[in-house]
Amino acid sequence: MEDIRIAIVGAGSIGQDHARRITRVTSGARVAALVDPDEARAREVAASVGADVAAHATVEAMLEAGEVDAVMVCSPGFAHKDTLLRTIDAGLPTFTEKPLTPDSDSAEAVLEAEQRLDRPHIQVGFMRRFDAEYQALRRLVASQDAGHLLMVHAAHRNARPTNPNYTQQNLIDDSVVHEFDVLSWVADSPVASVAVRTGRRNSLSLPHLDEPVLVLMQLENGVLVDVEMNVSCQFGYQVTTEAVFEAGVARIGQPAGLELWSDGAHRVAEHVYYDTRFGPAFDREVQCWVDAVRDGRLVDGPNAWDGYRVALACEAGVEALRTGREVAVGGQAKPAFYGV
Ligand code: ISE
Repeated sequence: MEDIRIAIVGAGSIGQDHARRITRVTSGARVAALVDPDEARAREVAASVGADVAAHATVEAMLEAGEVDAVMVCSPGFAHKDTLLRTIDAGLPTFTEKPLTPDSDSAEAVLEAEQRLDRPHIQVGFMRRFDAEYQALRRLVASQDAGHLLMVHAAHRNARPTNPNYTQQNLIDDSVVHEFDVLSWVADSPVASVAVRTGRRNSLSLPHLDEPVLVLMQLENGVLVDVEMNVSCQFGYQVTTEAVFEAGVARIGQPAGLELWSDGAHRVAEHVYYDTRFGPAFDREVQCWVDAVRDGRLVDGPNAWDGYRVALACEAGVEALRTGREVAVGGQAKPAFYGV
């Protein structure tokens, strides 16, 4: 079977990273087109990937050229809805970076359109589900080997905000967005409510940010999850999770690798950015999606329904951040189209 031809929409850093991954790391697919409203950038990135890679300024032009089998959406979140509605219309399997869309109304529009197809076509890039340690924790929860899961203590620490335009709301909808997805997947239960507390401010944070914050979520099965969301920890990129069971405690995300005893100190290397901490997870995520497109399953990982649930949790989280109140997560009942 020939490699499937992929169009990457959005030639920014994550688009370029996925282009590199498709070209050099994963197998079964090749980048056939790059789309970016900045056509010069699209051309430049396309040329860096390969001489035969097309460049387009719009999704419509790319679809019209008819040269692709699947699409990866790597543009900013606000542009996702329009692109997804077009790829759904064209019946193309589509991987979209997180978020599915920035709000639940636009996510509902995507769900409604997707349900006109014969089966789900959209996979959402919550890469943590492909991290070996989160997968092991999910298996432990499901096995009940340590009894039922009771509580989760998580910390999500970035050395600095990932971009200078990072806002207070982004603490929830750009960062805790990952915990909303992966921890409810680990615990196999959707987020039911969210509360956020702000305490002593880190003076090293950007002037417009008031953080770290503590996010408390309750899952529908009763499990309580607390997340320290901290985007100015200075020392590195650290995502840790401690899960408390009826008869045991499990930890993932601890620093691993080379340990050095020297000069009266003991050192273990820590990640500095998400691209190394979750590098293998990104690779697995994209390989699983490519395999699913090739064998007709189309999706192997979080789907548009999961993206919608996370959009609802983010909305509740942003309201909780603004009001200081605990906010319930609402939303539609799950359509049969998305499975049980
Ligand atoms: C960024 O957008 C990500 O997705 C990273 O995984 C997360 O750690 C960071 O806080 C976000 O800004």
